[in-house]
Amino acid sequence: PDTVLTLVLSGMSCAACGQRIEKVLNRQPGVQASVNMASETAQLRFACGLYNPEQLVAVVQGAGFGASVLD
Ligand code: 9UX
Repeated sequence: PDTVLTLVLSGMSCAACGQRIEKVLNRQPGVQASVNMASETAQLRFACGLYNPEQLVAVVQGAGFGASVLD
């Protein structure tokens, strides 16, 4: 089964920022990601156990944005 993970984002100033985050997340093999600008969140779906959530947080941070796992 799949895991659904929500990341809380920060540092998005325009819609293109959201598109950039979506692109870097979707570049990770097996990840389907969608950014919601209004809620400043990203919803990710991937196979259970394929990633540690912190790895995907690091991907967003590496692109220059803030991210944390929604509890
Ligand atoms: Mo627009 Mo977002 O220049 O970094 S893409 S603010």
